[in-house]
Amino acid sequence: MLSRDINRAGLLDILGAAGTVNVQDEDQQKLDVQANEIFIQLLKQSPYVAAIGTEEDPDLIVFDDVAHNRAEYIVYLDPVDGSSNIDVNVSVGTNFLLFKRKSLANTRLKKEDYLQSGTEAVCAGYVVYGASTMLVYTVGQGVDGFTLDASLGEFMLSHPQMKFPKECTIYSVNEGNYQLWSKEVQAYIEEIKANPKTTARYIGSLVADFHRNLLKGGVFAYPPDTKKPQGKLRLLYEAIPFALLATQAGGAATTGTKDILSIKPSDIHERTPLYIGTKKEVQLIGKYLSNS
Ligand code: FBP
Repeated sequence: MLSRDINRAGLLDILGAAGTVNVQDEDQQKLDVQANEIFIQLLKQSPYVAAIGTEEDPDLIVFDDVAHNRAEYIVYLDPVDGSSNIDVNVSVGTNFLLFKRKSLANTRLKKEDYLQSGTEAVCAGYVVYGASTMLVYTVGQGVDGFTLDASLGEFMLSHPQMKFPKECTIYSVNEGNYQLWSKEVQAYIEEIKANPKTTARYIGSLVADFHRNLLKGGVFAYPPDTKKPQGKLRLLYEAIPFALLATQAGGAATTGTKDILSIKPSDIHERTPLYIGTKKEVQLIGKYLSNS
């Protein structure tokens, strides 16, 4: 449904701001609100979904009615990742992450159920709404990519067992924040840039930057800075889903000092610095920050 609407966005009333702000104090785009509604309504119809956490809702949405008394899964969602690109027809996406609850079904959900670390996740993925619409996901057996054939309404396997190329040819970072970074982060980015084999590409949609770097071999970074000392990206519906995919595809993901998958979130909207992509380039930041 989202792919169809995004393809015709200019003809529908889904462009522009919705006039509301979300819990992150960000202006919500009309498509953010519409996508959030679509996913909540459809996932609610599944007897397996116990709760949903989304970027657009301050609290966990818990389904504790009879229809969900066997529900075991907690779903985290970024309904539209890359919202700033919606109006300019640049690729956006949907990110998702699934945990299986630890407490018994049909009992009150506990923190241990919905605040789990990435190592405990059972599924992660994204949909990128680009020139074609692709679904890329992992359930812990590698990463597979599917392309939507809208005429069939089916996602067909087009990219089996995706793996990061060994060599890093691309770096993706918003250099507009350069002055706000620590000396160590500036030195790290300078070392990456000094490699004659790398070139800069930054779309400003994590999903699209990650997807390109997965296919071509690259590293994406959203470092902490003086304005966002915790980093900008959210653990549960941005960093962890991509970290699980990256790890399953032979890459890596770190905060700079810790493996993203090892972090136990303390809040559903917790933020984190993120360095993700080809292993060697991701691990390099560790060298710079260990000296600091
Ligand atoms: P949302 O659009 O879901 O809020 O996601 C955040 C995001 O757009 C990422 O997709 C992207 O990597 C980053 O923010 C871009 O941030 P900036 O505009 O500061 O470079």
